[in-house]
Amino acid sequence: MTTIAYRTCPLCEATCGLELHMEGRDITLVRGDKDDVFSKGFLCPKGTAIKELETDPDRVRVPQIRDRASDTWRDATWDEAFAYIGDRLPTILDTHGRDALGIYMGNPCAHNLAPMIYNRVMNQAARTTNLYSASTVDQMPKQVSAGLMFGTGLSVPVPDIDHTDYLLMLGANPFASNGSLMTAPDMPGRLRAIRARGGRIVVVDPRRSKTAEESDEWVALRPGTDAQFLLAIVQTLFSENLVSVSDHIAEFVEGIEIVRELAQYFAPETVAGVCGVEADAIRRIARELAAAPSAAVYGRIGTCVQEFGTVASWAVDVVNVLTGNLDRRGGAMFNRPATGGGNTAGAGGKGRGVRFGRRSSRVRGLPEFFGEFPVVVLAEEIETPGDGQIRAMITVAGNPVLSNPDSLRLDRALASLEFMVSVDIYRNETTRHADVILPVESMLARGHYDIALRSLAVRNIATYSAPVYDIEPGQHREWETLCRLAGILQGLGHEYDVVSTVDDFTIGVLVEKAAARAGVEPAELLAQLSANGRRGPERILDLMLRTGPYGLTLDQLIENPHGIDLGPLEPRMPEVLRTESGRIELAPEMIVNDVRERLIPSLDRVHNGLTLIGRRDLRSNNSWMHNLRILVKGKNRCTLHVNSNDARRLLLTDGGMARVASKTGEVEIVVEITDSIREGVVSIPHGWGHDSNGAQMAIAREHAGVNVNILASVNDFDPLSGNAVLSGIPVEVAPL
Ligand SMILES: Nc1nc2c(c(=O)[nH]1)N[C@H]1C(S)=C(S)[C@@H](COP(=O)(O)OP(=O)(O)OC[C@H]3O[C@@H](n4cnc5c(=O)[nH]c(N)nc54)[C@H](O)[C@@H]3O)O[C@H]1N2
Ligand SMILES: Nc1nc2c(c(=O)[nH]1)N[C@H]1C(S)=C(S)[C@@H](COP(=O)(O)OP(=O)(O)OC[C@H]3O[C@@H](n4cnc5c(=O)[nH]c(N)nc54)[C@H](O)[C@@H]3O)O[C@H]1N2
Ligand code: SF4
Ligand SMILES: [Mo]
Repeated sequence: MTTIAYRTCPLCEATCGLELHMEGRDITLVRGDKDDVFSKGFLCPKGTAIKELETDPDRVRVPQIRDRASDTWRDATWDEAFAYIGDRLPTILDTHGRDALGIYMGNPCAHNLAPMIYNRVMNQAARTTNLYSASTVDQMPKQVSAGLMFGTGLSVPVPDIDHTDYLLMLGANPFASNGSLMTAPDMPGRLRAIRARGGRIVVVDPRRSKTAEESDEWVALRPGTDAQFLLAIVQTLFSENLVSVSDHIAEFVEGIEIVRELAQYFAPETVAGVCGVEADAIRRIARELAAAPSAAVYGRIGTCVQEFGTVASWAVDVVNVLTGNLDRRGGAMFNRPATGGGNTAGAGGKGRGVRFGRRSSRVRGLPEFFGEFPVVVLAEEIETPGDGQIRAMITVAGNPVLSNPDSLRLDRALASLEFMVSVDIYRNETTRHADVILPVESMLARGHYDIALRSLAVRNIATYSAPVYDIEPGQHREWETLCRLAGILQGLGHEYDVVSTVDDFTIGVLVEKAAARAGVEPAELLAQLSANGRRGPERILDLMLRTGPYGLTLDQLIENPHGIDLGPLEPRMPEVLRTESGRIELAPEMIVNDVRERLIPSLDRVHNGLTLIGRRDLRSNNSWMHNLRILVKGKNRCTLHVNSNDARRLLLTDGGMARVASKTGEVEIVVEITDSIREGVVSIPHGWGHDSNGAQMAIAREHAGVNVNILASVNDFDPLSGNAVLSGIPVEVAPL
């Protein structure tokens, strides 16, 4: 008998509703849920691939223990695996101190309720300062700039794309990625709707991406020069008297005069040569932004994984403020998430702001950002002897060997660890170094709510997916695994019963705080949450919903499997602010100094050699979905894109092989000649390079590709956020 289940797709930030047809535990069909209040039936090929992902024979289903001497793996029971960890990990920490443990949290953690809630619990139990995540190969610059300007690391304005008349998009390709730091299903449909209603889209990208093709204008900027380009727009706005901050925020904006003074250095004629964009085009775009009834500037990964990531991310919102588009319909707005927290909790309008660098990394002295160190220091922290050296690692849903810079070095560093645990669904390039791999339950056996992504959505939406079935005997829920690791790190032992100890303690602390804020009895609140024996992530989610701005309950969400629409984005200024001053800090000191010390001097140099950038493909998901035949079949997608003029000059042939060398490393890759990339720029997608010994991903191995991050250096990072530079890497290319 076929039953139907509704789930939010956990694979990318778009949060599409899926309709799953089930025969018992088997998925027979995946469709878009046309009743989903947000996605209305949209889905992409990755969503359909969930069926294959669930049954992939290469997935790790039971705990694996590696015998180091023979480098072979064997199945273990859960008790055995935790006993082994409980035996090894505390000994290492007792001998060498808490910082001897490093923890790396990967991207899927942001799409999964269990790590969203319990990673922090585990990290606190670990009492190590060596915390790392994919954030510093991704959006950390935006979190830093938004934190400094608006007060929290999640105070990120999102473009109100459903209402905007003009979208200026830099370093993003939502036709492939389906959007990032801008959650909305059916990006293609929403973007096309802007043009259909007479609006305009301008895409700034060294590549003529699919998104650029579907826009009104492609600006073929030179990589890594978005900050200069945006400041030239700012300069034009000032010099042509086009600055018009909206009335409702004007009284809260601090630092306009400083921005005006900085912008003087960035006249369009001055930056044109650096950016490779005509001065007239920059001026025209500035005028268009100012004249549009509403407009939003949006920057994504291309603007972050570069030398001036934080300044570029800041400049995006500076233009939004100066054109009167921050916090207005059709502009860049703040979401109000149903789970509260961050910029919805507390009194509002003022807060503690953000502080960085409360600690420095041991070897190179780089500051922490939001409690974590940049991944560019991870390898050296493992390699360099002395007090505080990392000797053991836990990875949760991460594949840093493919996703972090100078991968070969990191690969060697991980191999040198005394002990490593990976909570993961595959034995891949990273987890093959583990001593123990702890798999997770089926995706359908867990509840799902996108705590992070819903707070970056272009509408206020709340959707919970209840488990479709219970875990199978022999499976272990991911949240329970994280609690059990926390228990071991806390010294509570490795037995299963630490799960409830850790979970009860966690909810106790949260309830205490929430009850104090709401002026209710903690015991009463706890009793409501724990009705029906609810525990784990669901109990905590229920607390967040009840104390969130709409006062929802988890039961309400369960009754509405297609989601609850809480309406379009609404202006939230000044209540959304959490800066110490209670103002929009348009000219934070850190950023102003960086503009003066690095960005202005950068105007004197133009890199004339080739530079390497990345790209994404609709059928890939970072490094981990290449083992699904349905997604990798067809043409090779891990190729070097080269402009035809460059190809002629370099004697490269289409389909031939090239050697690409940077100061850090070199790779050999198939050439694809295309005029969809500007001259002087070449592109390789990340997440490939599946030829490591010891990995268990047979299909990925057949389509191995090369690991572009062999070419990225740990010495190139944005100093304001610690974020790695993964785009705009100087390279030399020669035929092989
Ligand atoms: N050159 C270059 N490098 C890049 C980028 C780029 O644009 N260019 N992009 C960067 C970005 S934006 C990101 S986010 C990072 C990603 O970097 P990472 O997060 O380090 O890598 P992923 O490829 O996302 O690996 C995800 C891992 O999670 C596992 N996994 C999947 N589902 C689950 C689950 O439910 N539970 C658990 N426990 N594990 C699971 C997978 O098997 C895989 O091992 O890469 C970055 N690296
Ligand atoms: N299909 C698919 N979807 C994904 C992912 C995936 O791997 N596959 N990953 C997910 C993740 S983790 C993230 S963070 C998001 C990212 O989502 P997006 O930011 O939309 O990422 P990309 O599709 O890589 O688009 C980045 C664009 O920036 C351009 N670019 C590179 N360097 C520069 C530069 O210096 N300046 C400018 N202006 N442009 C530049 C590239 O040519 C590319 O077209 O996607 C998410 N969605
Ligand atoms: S766009 Fe993203 S959320 Fe939607 S089906 Fe594809 S992978 Fe899933
Ligand atoms: Mo990402």
